[in-house]
Parts: sequence; C-alpha cells; structure tokens
Amino acid sequence: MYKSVETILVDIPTIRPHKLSVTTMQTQTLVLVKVTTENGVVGWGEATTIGGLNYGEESPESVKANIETYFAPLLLSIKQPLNFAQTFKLLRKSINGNRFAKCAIQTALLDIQAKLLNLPLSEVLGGRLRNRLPVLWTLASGDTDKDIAEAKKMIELKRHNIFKLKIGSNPLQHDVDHVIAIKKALGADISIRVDVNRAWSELECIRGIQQLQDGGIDLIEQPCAIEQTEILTRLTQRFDVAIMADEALTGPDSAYRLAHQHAADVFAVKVEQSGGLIEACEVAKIAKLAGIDLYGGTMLEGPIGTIASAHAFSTFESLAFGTELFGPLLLTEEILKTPLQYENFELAVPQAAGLGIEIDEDKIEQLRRKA
Ligand code: MUC
Ligand code: MG
Repeated sequence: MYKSVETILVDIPTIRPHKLSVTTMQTQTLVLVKVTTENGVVGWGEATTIGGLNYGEESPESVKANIETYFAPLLLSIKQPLNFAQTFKLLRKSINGNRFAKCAIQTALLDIQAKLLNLPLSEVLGGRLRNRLPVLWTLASGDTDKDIAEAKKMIELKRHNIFKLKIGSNPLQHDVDHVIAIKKALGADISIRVDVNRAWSELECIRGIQQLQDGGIDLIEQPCAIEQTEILTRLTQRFDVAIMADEALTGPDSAYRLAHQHAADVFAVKVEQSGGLIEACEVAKIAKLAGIDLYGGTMLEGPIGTIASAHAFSTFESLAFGTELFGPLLLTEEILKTPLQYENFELAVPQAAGLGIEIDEDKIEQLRRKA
C-alpha cells in the first residue's frame, strides 16, 4: 500500500538554446514523481515534456495538477494488497488519456516492484538483451558552423558519432542547405538524420526529402502533421531513405494503425508518448511483427526518464537506428549522486535493482519550483 505520491517541478537551464520547429528551449522543466510505500520503499518516475504545451498535450503544470488531484488520491485509497498489474488496471479504468502522467506513475511503481524483487527494472519488463545503448546527439543551435564545431567535438570526445538535426523552422531550402553542409563537413562515415517536427506540407516533404536523400541523409523524422498519416504512407512508398513516425505514434493503438497503413519504415518509441514502459514495449512488439525498424526516442527527460527508457529499450530484440537518450547531457545541473555513464558513444544500463540510480534529493530540494 502507498503512503505518499509527490510531484516535483525542477527548472534547469539547458547548456545552449535548443531550437526545434515548435519552440526554442533555454530551460527544461523536469516533472519528477516520487512514490513511497507504507514500508518505506521509494520509486521514482518522470513526466517531462518539451516547451510547455508547444510539443505535447500535457504541460508540466497539468501533469502535476492531474497527479495531485486524481492519481495520488486513487493510489492512496487502495486498502487491499494489489499487485502492479491490478493497480495499473484500476488506474487505466479510472483515468483517461494523461499518457505522460501515467508513464511517470507506472515507472515509479515498477521501480518499487523491481526493488522489492531485487532485480534491475529491465528484468521486470521481460529481460534485457543489451547492457549498453548507442546514443546520438541533436545539433540544434540553429547555426551551421556552430553545429559542425559541436559535432566534431562530440566525435573527438567519443560521446556521439551519429547526429540528428532539428529543422522546419526556416524556409525549406535554407534548412536543406544547412543539413547538406553539415553532412559534407562530417563525411560519409557519420550518420546524419533530420527531425522536421511536423513542419512540412506534402509538397514541401517531396521537395525536401528528395534533396536530403540525394545528399546521403539516413533518416527523416516526422516531416508532416500528426494526423496526416496518409502522407507518411505515401512518403514511405515513394522514397528509399527511411521515414520515421514520432509524434504520430501515441501508443500501441496508433502503432497498430500506422503499421497497418505502412505509414513508416521506423518507429521512434518514446516511453511517455506510449503511456508507459510496458506500452512502449508493446509498440516495439507491434513494430517487430510488422517488419518496422526501431529507434529509442526521448522527450528530453532528465536522468530518471532517460534511464527508465534505457531499461525498456534494452529489452528490444532489435534497435536498428539506436537511441537519442542524451537528455541529461543537455542540462546544466545534475540530480543524481552518480551521473549516468556515457562513454564510447553509448549509455550503460545500470545493473542495480529498480532503475539502478541514486537520486540527490538535496539537489532536487534546492532546484525545485517553490511557488
Ligand atoms: C523530438 O521530436 O524528437 C528529441 C530529441 C530532440 O532534440 O528533441 C526531441 C523531440
Ligand atoms: Mg522527433
């Protein structure tokens, strides 16, 4: 039985402006959830989003309000012993939508469950297949020369050797020229992908993707609006370069529909967009059955959501396009006692029980939003 559920907002400046088609981030607001059982076992989860309501349907403030008003009283009202599956069935029955909040609560409950079993969280999700995950870096300063310098530094540091470029906020040809210039500067061995974050019409997609394919770009992420899945299908059929669904993928139901429509070559699996770690694993299973490749996505979470995602992605049979689990590296502050381990272009998935991380609660206390 649960004793308390706490939702904490933590505003942390980013290391540089992060420019997406939907917003420019200077700060990230981490939405952290701490669940404590009556026996004193603590589980953590995260429901971070990007740019308030610029990216998704839940804002940090709405997640906090909904957890405090609906999720917490429901969890605290449970008086008979329920296992994780029964508890989550109750939550699903009582609360519609709220995928990010559900993911945070589910992560915290699974963290508790895995700690009680003395197993890493990945084992509770079906079992890990890899201990390390490749991690790309997003170049999003908005300046071609700065992006090239940043990429070269990352390669030298052995931090990242695959790059995703955020485009869609400038006129199409400006963006395409920017991408091709970076690809030329970094050379044939470095994989370059783009994320348009829904900015293009179908005609713009055709014009832009043709040039990007000819320029040796490897992956085109969410070029058109969420609802325009027929356009995604036509682009997937038309081009050889891989087309990836990101925002259009909102959990297992949409994964099933997109797979049925052949609307993507690759799925960007995100634990929060999926509505939980278990649902993210279901999305991966649907992709596998449909012959769709996988990529491990991020909502630019801090270390809690990032490592929860890593536990889920470590169970995927194939992860053909790697991951973008670099969220904590975009932040100027550390909230773990021991930072996540990034080396040799990879992130290590912890071996300790639960999420396998130690939260620095004093640091969170210092940084938390007070009002
Ligand atoms: C997105 O749409 O993929 C992930 C990496 C990044 O730079 O932005 C996010 C959101
Ligand atoms: Mg994306």
